[in-house]
Amino acid sequence: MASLKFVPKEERQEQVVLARQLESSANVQLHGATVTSLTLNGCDRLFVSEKAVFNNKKAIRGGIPVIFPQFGPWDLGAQHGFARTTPWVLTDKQTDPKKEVLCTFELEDDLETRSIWNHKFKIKYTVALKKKNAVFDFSVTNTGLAKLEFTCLLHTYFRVDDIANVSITGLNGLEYVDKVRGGATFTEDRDLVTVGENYDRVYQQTPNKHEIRNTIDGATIILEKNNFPDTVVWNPWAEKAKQMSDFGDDEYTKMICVEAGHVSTPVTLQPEQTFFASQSIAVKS
Ligand code: TA6
Repeated sequence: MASLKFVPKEERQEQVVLARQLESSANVQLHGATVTSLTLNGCDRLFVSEKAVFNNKKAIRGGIPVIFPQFGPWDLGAQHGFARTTPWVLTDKQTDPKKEVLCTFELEDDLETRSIWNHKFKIKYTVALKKKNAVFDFSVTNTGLAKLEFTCLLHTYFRVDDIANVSITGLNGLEYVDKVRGGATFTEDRDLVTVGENYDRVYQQTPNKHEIRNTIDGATIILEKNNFPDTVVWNPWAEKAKQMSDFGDDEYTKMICVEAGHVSTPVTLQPEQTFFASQSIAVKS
C-alpha cells in the first residue's frame, strides 16, 4: 500500500510544470524561479545534483538559478544575491500550444529584500517553450526614485555524459577573468574550449551564440543570448566538488555551467527604466 508521506510546509516545493505536447517540457520551482528541468528532444538538458536541497531556503544546486542583484561575493549577504533563495510569484501561465506555452514569474522588493539591499525593483522572468527551443526573458525595472545598479546572470547547469568530451564555441580571442588564477585576466586562444580542471572564468564581450558540444548522446546545445554580454564557464572539478555538501563528489564529470550574464560591469537604471535580456536553449538538429 502506498504510504502517505507528510511533507512539512518548509519542504513543500511549489513548482510549475509546463509541457508543450510531446515536444518539450519544463519544471520551475517558485523558490528562486529556478528551472529544475528542461526536456528538449526527449531528454532533460539540465543538471540537478542528486544532493540538491529543496527546503525553500538554500539555493538549488542545479537547473537555472537566477542571480540578482549581485553575481559573486558581496558585503550585503550570501554570494550571488537573494533572488535565487526567495519565493517568486507566478503571475501568468499559458498552456495552449497553438499560442504560447509559458509561465511568468515576478519578484518585487519587500521588507526582506530591502533589509539586505535597500532598493526598489521589479523583475519579470518568463520561461517559454517554443517548438524547438526554450526562451528565458528577464527584465528588471527600477521602481524607485534613485539610480539602481546591479549585476545579473542565468546560472545554467547543463547535463553532460562526460565533461572530458565537451567543448564550447564562441570564446576564441576573448578576454576572461580567471577566478581560479587569482582573478587575473587572460585571452582565450582556442576555437573549442574544453574543460579538464576547475574552471571559473568570466569571458567578456562574448558573442550572442555558443555551441556546447557533446553534451548528452553527442547532442550539441545551442545557447543564444541577448543583452547578456558576459559568459561564465564553471566546473568545480574533483577537489571543490568534495567541498560542496549539495554536490556529489563525482558529479563534476556530468555537468558544465555556461552562464549568460551581465556581470563584468553593473547594469545602471535610472528611475522607471527597464533592463531587458534573454537567453534561448535549443538542441542543434
Ligand atoms: O558561476 C560560477 C560561480 O560564481 C563559481 O565561483 C561558484 O561559486 C559557482 O558560481 C557556484 O556558486 P554557489 O554560490 O551556487 O555555490
